Amino acid sequence: MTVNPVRQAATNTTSSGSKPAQLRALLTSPNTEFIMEAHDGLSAKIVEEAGFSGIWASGLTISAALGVRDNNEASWTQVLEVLEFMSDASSIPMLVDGDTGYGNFNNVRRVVKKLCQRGIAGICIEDKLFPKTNSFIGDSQPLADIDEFCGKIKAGKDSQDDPDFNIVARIEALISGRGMLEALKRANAYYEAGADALLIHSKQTDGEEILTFVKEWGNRCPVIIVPTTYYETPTEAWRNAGVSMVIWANHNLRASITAMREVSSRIMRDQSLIGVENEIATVKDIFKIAGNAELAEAEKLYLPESGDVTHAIILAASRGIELGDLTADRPKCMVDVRGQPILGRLVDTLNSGGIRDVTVIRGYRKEMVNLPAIEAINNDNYDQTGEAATLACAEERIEGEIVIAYGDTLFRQYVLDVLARADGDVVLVVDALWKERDPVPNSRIRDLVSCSSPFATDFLDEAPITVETIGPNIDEKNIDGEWIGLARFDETGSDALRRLISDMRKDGTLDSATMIDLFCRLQQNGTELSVVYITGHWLDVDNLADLGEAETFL
Ligand code: SPV
Ligand code: MG
Repeated sequence: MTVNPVRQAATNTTSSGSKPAQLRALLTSPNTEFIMEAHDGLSAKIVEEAGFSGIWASGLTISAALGVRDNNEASWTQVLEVLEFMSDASSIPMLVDGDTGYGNFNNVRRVVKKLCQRGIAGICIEDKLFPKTNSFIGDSQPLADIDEFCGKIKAGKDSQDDPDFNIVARIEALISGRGMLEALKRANAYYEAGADALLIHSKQTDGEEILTFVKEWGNRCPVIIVPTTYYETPTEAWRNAGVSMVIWANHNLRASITAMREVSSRIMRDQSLIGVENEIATVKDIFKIAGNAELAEAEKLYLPESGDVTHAIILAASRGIELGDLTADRPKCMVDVRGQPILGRLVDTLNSGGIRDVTVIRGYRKEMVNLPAIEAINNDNYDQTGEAATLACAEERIEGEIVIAYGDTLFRQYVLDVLARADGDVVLVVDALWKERDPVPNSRIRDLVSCSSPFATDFLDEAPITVETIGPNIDEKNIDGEWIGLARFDETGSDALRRLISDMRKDGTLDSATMIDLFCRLQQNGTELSVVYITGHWLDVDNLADLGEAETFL
């Protein structure tokens, strides 16, 4: 196709990456281009996702999607709202079906300004009367006076704030039975009035009159067609004729009507979702199309920091035999405390502290550890192995900033905040009031700690506190507290822990090791264990007495 040289030159001088410029480039390209119907933000995204380089914002389908007829029943500002969503949802140019321009030249001026403000690429106006009727209805519809319609085109061109905005004049002479001569006369008048392209409409079932028009018009400016009724004409015919652009005008809405009818009647009939679940897009797909991933990134950038830790690993593989019958069918982390499992409460606390990514390592009665907000990993060898081997099941997840916690531990929210703010590659939360929990040291297995300095109530000494010794066999006079089963590792700490796990797997000590063994070995390898003190406000559930305490704690 040879494009009109005057208009082509104009295009080149104003060309940019804006949406109007992109549509202009499509219209003036030597190829036949294809644009696809959309009627809302979602369908606009789907058109772009499919690879189309432009969108047809159809008046028929936008009206139908709003539940009204294609008779200007939706006001132009209601349509404008939809167009704004569509434009925001997509990065490809959109040609808007502007019906008859929603009134006279003055309405066209206003709508063109509004479309330019929204980065919309162009409008197509048709030479019929307001309020319009869809062109496929009835045999013949009254046409606009040629001069009046040319005034609309001129008014539109004179009001566009973007030099690349496109005004397409749609000729209804053929579809309303006025013949080829009338169509060509109008084409010429509209072109002279400044239209950037012509849309020639037809409801024949073959493309003959369209091909004749295109030939007679002789490519004086780009020609757009809408092969809704003459869809059987091979696309090659349009290419050979030099048609500038083909609009697939209503097929997404029609497809969605079929799909929605099928799925609604199936669910109505079956009273179940089983038959449709695998036939339809997933909820995850909705999140993907909606761009939720971008929001997650933006939250990291713009929300106040809740700490760098976003991932926790919870050890929850053991049964908790001391709880007797309560753990006959479930591990102790799933034992109910005032209407919610211990683990559920722990996960809630972590989530509230900004830790949304929670990995739980299950073992005993793993199927019972089935909370929705967790990612589960299994230690199927839980009855032959200890805590370190359980933790090692999540080895690949030990990276960056992480929190590690026992699944039977509950603590007040602030404990997590204190931990998140503490400095150190590995930070342990230590309860200075260990004696109040159990006045006789070492009377039960517990993770006692001696530190570089004892807990102090003043804030004068801000020297970092570190673990000197950790384990059950510390002289009473040296005990400064009890590790509560909650620790934070930064990137360096996580790397050291992963290396240690790998070494212990090689030297055969991993399977029987406890968390305390891991901490001791980390220390031996030169990793400093930092301490944040708390004074109570936590508990772990080892036996029935603890469970009673947990009820009170809450
Ligand atoms: C539309 O899609 O709304 C159109 C094309 O105007 S047609 O329905 O074929 O008239
Ligand atoms: Mg229309």
